[in-house]
Amino acid sequence: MSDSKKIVALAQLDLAEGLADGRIDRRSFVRNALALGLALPSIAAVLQACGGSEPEAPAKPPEGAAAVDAQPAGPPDLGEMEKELKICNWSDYIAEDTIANFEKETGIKVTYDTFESNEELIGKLQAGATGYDLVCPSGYAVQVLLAIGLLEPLRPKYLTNLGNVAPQFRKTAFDPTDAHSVPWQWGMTGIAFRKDKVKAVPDSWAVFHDPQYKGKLTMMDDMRDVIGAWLKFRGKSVNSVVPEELAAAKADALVAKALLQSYVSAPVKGQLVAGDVWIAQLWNGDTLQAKVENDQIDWILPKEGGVIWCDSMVMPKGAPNKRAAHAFLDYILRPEVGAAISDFTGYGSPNAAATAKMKVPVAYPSDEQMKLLEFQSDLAGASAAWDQIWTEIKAG
Ligand code: SPD
Repeated sequence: MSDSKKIVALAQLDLAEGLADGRIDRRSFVRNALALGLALPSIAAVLQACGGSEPEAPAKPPEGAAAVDAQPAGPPDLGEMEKELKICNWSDYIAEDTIANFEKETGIKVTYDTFESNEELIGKLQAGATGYDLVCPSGYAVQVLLAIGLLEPLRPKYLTNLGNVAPQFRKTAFDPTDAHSVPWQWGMTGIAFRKDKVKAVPDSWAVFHDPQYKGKLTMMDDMRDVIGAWLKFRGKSVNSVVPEELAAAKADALVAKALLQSYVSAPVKGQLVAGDVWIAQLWNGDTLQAKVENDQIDWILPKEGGVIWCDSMVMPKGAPNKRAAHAFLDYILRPEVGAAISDFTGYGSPNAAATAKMKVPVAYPSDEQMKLLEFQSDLAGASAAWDQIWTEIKAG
């Protein structure tokens, strides 16, 4: 069997297991199975084996937009304002007083948890019963959550400040009708480094192959970012599903792994500040947060390119405090609140009115810079193959 056939077979197997253990609903199973080229009789057989009868009609082709359109609109009126709100966001991703100010103004008590990667968040939501009213996935993870039916539609009538969002962050590829998400922050994944420790300013992902920095290097604990970086290194897409390209990325990742201190995401900031780590794969805004504590820290986008992303607030299926969730979204869409968040995080604001109020606005990349950057998208049927490669890299 060729490598590509093996990957498809693996993905089909993961889909079938997902259906059997409840991770994947029947509609998503059918959509993804069709995308993987599985014939209808085989799909019907798997559905039957998992307790179903026949495939639901695949009403739409497997694009993100179709999945959005398939979502029910939900009741327009959300009733009384609740007294509680439960949010799960990336760490270090909100101004220190945003939650306290919101609680003081509204009387709503907020529980605020954090996560460190999209895969961790998706896993939490798939496990069920989180009680979260708002979570903040990156664009591709919004697509994943939509495809597996884990998001509630938003009610625009409660979002009076939505007009503040800049045009390029509305009707995005991951939420083409703006039905499910409110953009939070945008940023880029590149390389943070200590100017006073390195021999020369790094300009390539190749720096993670340089033996002189053995033990002083880290990459993020994030499958999409690590494999994506090595794909970029070879001039490929961060969303590649081509077996030969993924095999090359795995080989490059394993060469780097022998030199890495660890895979670590946001917590590497402290190690950069202390000088235990000299070169780290990291996001631009978190790097700026570290630079506040040590001005020897800087950030570059490698010459081969990197990832640009926009994280957005979405409402998980069954969110218990929907009205309060909308109140929070409308609150953060205020220009001064949005500006305070981005001034703290060091990331760009997707809110044009907020950007105008920032102390040091982060400019959106020029067309020239955009040629080096790429948005991640849902890997759909190939996600099992990526998971497998990541497991092998971590174990290798
Ligand atoms: N400290 C907050 C960092 C948010 C990063 N989110 C985007 C990750 C894209 N892979």
